[in-house]
Amino acid sequence: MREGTAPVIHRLDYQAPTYWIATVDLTLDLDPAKTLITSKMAVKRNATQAHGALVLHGEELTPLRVMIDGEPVSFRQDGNLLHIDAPDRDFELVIRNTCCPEKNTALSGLYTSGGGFFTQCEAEGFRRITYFLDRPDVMAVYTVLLRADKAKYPILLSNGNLVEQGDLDGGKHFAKWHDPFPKPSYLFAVVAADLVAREQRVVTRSGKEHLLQVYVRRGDLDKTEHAMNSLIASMIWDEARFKLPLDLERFMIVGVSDFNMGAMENKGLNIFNTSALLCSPATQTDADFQRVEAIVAHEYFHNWTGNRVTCRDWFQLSLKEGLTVFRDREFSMDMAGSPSARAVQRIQQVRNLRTMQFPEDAGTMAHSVRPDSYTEINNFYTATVYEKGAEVVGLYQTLLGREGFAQGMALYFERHDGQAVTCDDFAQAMADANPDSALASRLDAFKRWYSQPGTPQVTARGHYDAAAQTYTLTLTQRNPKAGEGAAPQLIPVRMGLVGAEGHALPLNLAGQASVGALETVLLLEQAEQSFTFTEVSSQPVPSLLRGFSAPVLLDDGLTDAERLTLLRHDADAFNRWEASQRLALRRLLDAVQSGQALELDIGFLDAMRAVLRDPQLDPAFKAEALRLPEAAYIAEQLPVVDPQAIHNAVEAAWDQLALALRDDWAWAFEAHQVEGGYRPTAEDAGRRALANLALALLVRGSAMLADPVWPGKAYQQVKDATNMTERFGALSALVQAHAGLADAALTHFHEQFAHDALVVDKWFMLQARTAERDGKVFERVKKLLQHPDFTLKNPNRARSLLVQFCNLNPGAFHRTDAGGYVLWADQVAALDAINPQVAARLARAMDRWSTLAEPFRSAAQEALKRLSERPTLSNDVREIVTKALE
Ligand code: 0A1
Ligand code: ZN
Repeated sequence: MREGTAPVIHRLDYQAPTYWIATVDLTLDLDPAKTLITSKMAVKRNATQAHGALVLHGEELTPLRVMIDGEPVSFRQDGNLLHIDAPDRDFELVIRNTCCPEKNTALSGLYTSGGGFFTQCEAEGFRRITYFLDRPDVMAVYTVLLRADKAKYPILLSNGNLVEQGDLDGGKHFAKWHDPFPKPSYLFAVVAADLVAREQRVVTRSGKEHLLQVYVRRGDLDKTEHAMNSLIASMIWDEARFKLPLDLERFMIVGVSDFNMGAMENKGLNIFNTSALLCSPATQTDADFQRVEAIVAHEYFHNWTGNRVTCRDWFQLSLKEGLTVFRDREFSMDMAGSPSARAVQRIQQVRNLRTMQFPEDAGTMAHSVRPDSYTEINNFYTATVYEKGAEVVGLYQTLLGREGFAQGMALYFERHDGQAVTCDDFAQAMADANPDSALASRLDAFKRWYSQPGTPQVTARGHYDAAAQTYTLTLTQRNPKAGEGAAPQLIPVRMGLVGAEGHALPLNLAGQASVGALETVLLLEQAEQSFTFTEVSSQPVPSLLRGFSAPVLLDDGLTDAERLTLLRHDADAFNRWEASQRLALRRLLDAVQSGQALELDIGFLDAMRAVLRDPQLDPAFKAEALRLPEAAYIAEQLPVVDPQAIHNAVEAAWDQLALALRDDWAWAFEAHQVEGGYRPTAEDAGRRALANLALALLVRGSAMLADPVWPGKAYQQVKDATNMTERFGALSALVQAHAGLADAALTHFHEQFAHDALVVDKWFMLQARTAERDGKVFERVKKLLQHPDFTLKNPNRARSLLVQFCNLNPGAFHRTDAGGYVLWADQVAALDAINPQVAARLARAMDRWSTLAEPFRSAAQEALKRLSERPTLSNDVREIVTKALE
C-alpha cells in the first residue's frame, strides 16, 4: 500500500528520458515466496537530454546489487525510485533483485493465481518485477530465461519465439524466449503454470505459417474453440481490411482466473481473464460469446495499434485504445453480417456509451480523450479513453470515408512503425493522407475532440416554408463541461429527410455536390449554423445523427407524431431504435419530473406492439427497441436526480408493458424459440434475446396477476434448458420479477454450477443487479457478502457482487437510510487493502453524487468524506475520492 499524497503528473511536462535501454536480458528464478530477477541492460545515453543520474522505477522490490560494466556501484532508494550515479556514456547495467509473487494481491507485476505465475505490466507493473525505466517510450529488445520447478510449472512462456528449453538439476527446467521486436516494458509478459493448449497452424495470405495457441487450465480445453475461431477470424479480417498481417511465428493466448481487466495485449502472449476467453453453450450466454469474440479481436488488433506503434506517454492512451476499440467494433459489425445485425451492434455500442461514458463525462472524473493530468494512470482506463476515443476515431472515418480512412492508417504505419507516438501524430497522418478532405482543412477544430472534456449538446430546429418549398435546419452546439474558452467542435451530422408518407426525400442543399441524394453529412462547426434544403414538396421529419454519427446529446425538438413517423419509416435502423427510446424517455422523464405515477398511453403501447409484431423487423432489433432506456441515461437528462423516482417510473413502465402486451409477449415467446443445436450466430442470438425479453415480461405480468403458468414454465426452463442463454434468461425472469419460484430456481442453479466460477459469478451478478423491491435486494446483497463463495480477492467475484450493486443498480444502492453508502465505504476500504485497482472502480459508484436530490446527496457526501479520511488509502482510491469531493 502506498501512502501519502502522490504527485499529479501533467501532460505538458513530458520530457524524453536521459537514457534509453536498447536490450534487456532477464533471468527469472521463479518461486512464489521469493523470485530472483537478474536484469542485464544495454543502456544508451540520449544525447538530446542533459546528463543526470539514472533514476529507475521500482516498487515492492528488494534490491540485491547493481553493477555497471561489471563493477558494483552504489545506489540510493527514494520511495519507488532507485538513483544510480551513471556515467555520461553508453554502458551495461546489471541489477539483481527479488519480489514476492504470492503476496501480490494487487495483481500488477508478477503474481500467483491457481498455483501458477502470471504477469500484468500495463500500465506500470513492470517496475514491480524489476527496476527499469518503466515508461512506454523506452522500447527494448527482450531475451528472457525462465527457471522453475518442472512438475508444478510445466509450461514456461514469455514474449516472442522460444529459442531453447531443457531440464535442470533438482527437478527444475528452463525455457529461453526472444522477442525480436523492440517493445515498451508494459508489453512484457511471463506465464509459468500447469496448462494445456488448443493449437492450430495457419497459413496467412502472404504464405507465412503461424502457430496459434490458447492455453488454459486442464479441463477447460473444450471451452477454447470459440476463442480460437475468433482469433483466426480476426487475423483474416485485419489482413483484408487494413492489410495488417501477423508478424510473429507464434501467437499465444493464456487464460487466468485472477485478472484486473478483460485481457492484455502483451506482444505475442496475450493474457486473458477467463471471463473474456472461455466459452461453451452450456455455461456462457450469447452475450458472452459476442464479448469473447470482440475481446480476442481487440487484443489481436493491438499487435499493430498499440504494439508496433505504441504510445509516447500514458496521456496518449486513447491513441491505442480508442483506435483498437474502433477496429474491434468494425470487426464485430462485419462478423454480424446483415445491415440489421450491424445496426443492432451499433445500438448496443451507443447504449453502452450513454450509460457509462456520458455520466463519466459529466461527473467528477470527467476528462478529455487525451487527459491533461493524472495521479494514478490505472484510473484512466476509462469509458472516455476507450469508448469515446473509439467514437472519435469513427469521426475520421465519417469525414474521410472508408477508403480515405484506410489510406490514413497506411500512412500512419509507414511513418511510425516501431515508434512511440502521440494522438497528434495519428491525426496528422489521417489529414496528410487526405489533403483535400474536410478533415485536413479543419484539423485544429477537429482535434478539440481530444482536448475538450464533456458531451457536446446539440439542438436542432427545423422550419418549413411551404410557399418557398424550403426546409431550414438550424443546429447549435454548446459544451458547458469544456469550460471557459471552449471552442465549437467539428460535429458530423449524418441525416436525411422523411416525407409525411414515410418515404425518403431527395436532398438539395445549397453548395453541396450530391444533389438529390437521400442522405448527407452536415458539418456543424460553429456555435450555430443553418442549412437550407430546397425543392422540399411537403413538411419533412428530419432524421438526424443517423448511426449516431457523433457522440453528442441531441435535442431534436420533435413531436411524438414525428417520432412515430421515424419509428415506422426511417431508412436508418439506428434512428428507428432511437425514436423508440425517445418516445419512452419522454414519458419516463415526465413522470419523474412531475412526481406523478407513470401512465403509459395507448399511443405508445400501440407503437411498441407494432414493433413487436412487425414482420419486417429482425428479432434482435425488436429486443433493443422494446427495452427501456437505462436509469443512468435517464439520470443524465435531469439537473437533480432522485434515483428512487427514476426507479419507480422504470418499474411502472415495465409493469404496464408486461400487462398491456401480454398476449403479444406470449406470441413472441412461442414464435422465437430456436430449434436445433446451439449456434452463437447473430440470427439465433436475436431470437433468443427476444424470447428472453418476452419471458421476463410474461413472468412479471404473472407475478402481478398471481398466475402460476409462466413462472412455472420459466422454472422448468431453468432446469431443462440446453444452453446458458435460455437457462439464465429464465432465471433472470424469475428473479427480476421477484416471483415466488425465484429462490428455488437460484438454489437449483447454484447447486448445478457450484464448480464453475464463471457461472457462480453470474449467479452473484444477477442478485446484485435485480431491481429493488421493499429493500429485499439490499438485504440479499448484505447476506451474499457472507456467502462461502464470496471473496474480495478474486476481481471477477468482487465485481460481480459489489460493482454490479453499487455502480450499476442505482434503485437499490441509493437508499434514504444511506445503507448502500455505508456498505460501499466499508467494501471500498476492505478491497483497497487487497487490490487498489478494483477498489478504485468500486469507488466510482459516487461519481455523480453532487447531482443527487436530498437526502441522498448529503449522505453520499458524508460517506465520501469518511472514506477520504482513512489514513491508508491507495493512490488509486485516493484520487477518485479526492476528485469527487473537489
Ligand atoms: N490494454 C488492455 C487493458 C488493460 C489495461 C490495464 C491492465 O492492468 C492495469 C490490464 C489490461 C486492453 O485494452 O485490452
Ligand atoms: Zn485495448
